[in-house]
Amino acid sequence: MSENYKDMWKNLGLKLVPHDALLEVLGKGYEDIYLTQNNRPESMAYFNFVMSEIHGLRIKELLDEKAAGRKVIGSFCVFVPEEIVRAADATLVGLCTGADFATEEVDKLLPRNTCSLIKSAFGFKLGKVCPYIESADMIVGENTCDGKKKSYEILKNLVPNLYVMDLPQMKSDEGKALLKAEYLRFKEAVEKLTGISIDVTRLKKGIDIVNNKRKAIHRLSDLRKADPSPISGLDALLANQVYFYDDPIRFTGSVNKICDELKKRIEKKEGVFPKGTPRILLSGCPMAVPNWKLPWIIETSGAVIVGEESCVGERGTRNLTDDSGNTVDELMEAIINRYFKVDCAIFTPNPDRLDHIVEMVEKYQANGVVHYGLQFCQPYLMESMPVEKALEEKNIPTLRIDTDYSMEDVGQLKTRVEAFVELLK
Ligand code: BJ8
Repeated sequence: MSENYKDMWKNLGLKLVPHDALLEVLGKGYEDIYLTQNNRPESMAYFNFVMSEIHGLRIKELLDEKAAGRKVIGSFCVFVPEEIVRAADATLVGLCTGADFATEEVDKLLPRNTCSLIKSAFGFKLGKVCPYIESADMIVGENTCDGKKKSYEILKNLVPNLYVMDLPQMKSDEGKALLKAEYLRFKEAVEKLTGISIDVTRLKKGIDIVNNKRKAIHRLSDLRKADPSPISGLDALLANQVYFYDDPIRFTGSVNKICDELKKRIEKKEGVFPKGTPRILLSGCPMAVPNWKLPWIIETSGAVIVGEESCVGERGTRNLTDDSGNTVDELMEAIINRYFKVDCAIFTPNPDRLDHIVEMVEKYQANGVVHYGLQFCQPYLMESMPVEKALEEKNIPTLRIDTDYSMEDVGQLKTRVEAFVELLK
């Protein structure tokens, strides 16, 4: 990344020395994991560019938008409705949560048995190395798991602009009423932040932009049904990760371009791995940039990942928002209906997620499931037990992995994954 951004980062209050070190590690990791892949689609070059500029050009674009009077809203969860943000000409960005940083400082604020994702969010803030959180005019924290909701009480002391969104824990009428009340309150907060009153035209436009982004990802997922798969799981994951950072309209165009190329590859029976390579569905906690450890282990152990049952994946992107309403109330209702279907493990009970995993195994013709739980993540680790049982009953081989962001267990994980892949052959 070029020297030109140094002043920008300094003005944002980033600490340049650790930030440089972070970018170096990120760049090296990307090179080792992504650029060493064989038979990559040519149009993935766009994502190479995005990754090389993820703290550079993209941040400059956000700052230019801010200079033009637009607002930036940061989020940690797929429950923050992007449609409402776009309707107010604001931009929603995911905040950095995919790597360990400033761990000693984090340990002074959070218990050791906190999941890596939450610790990472704090590490990037405390270490002053996330330009997204420093650019945000509003940071939305959501009451999902206990770890997140309690940590926001602490985060509130570290940032001036935290907005906490309450979320239901049950898929009941009362739960839906809570989601509705919270989305209406969020709409008001966004209107106040931006000074824009969200009308039908604006909301329809917001829905359209976000639906188009989802449609492009659906198209990409659909192409992964082919054997041989025309794209690696690592590259598809990258598209799902960049979904949270990139300009949505440009992202939609770029993913559709990749899909055009993948379609041609399928016609020519070209794949990243040979036909008959064991196919794996990855299920569990979200994987934010640069959390590529487990997919990298899987795809260097003789298997290909064909789908992600994850918030950075199909749990987050499936289901479009119905745009047929003619009033703000009707469109808001459609937004609430769409998000109420998200089957995060914080819901109890959560049978829809089990059904979705089985549905995905069938849809993408997966030979087995790797369930990924972050250490200390009660919701997903607890749920991995019934997931495994339900899959076993259907004779679908399952491997439960629980890990963190460190690289210490790579050797051990590789041995387990290789044994699992052998079983699938
Ligand atoms: S909708 S999955 S993005 S909450 S890994 S912090 S659950 S202890 S991330 Fe999530 Fe929204 Fe749900 Fe999706 Fe807690 Fe678990 Fe940590 Fe987690």
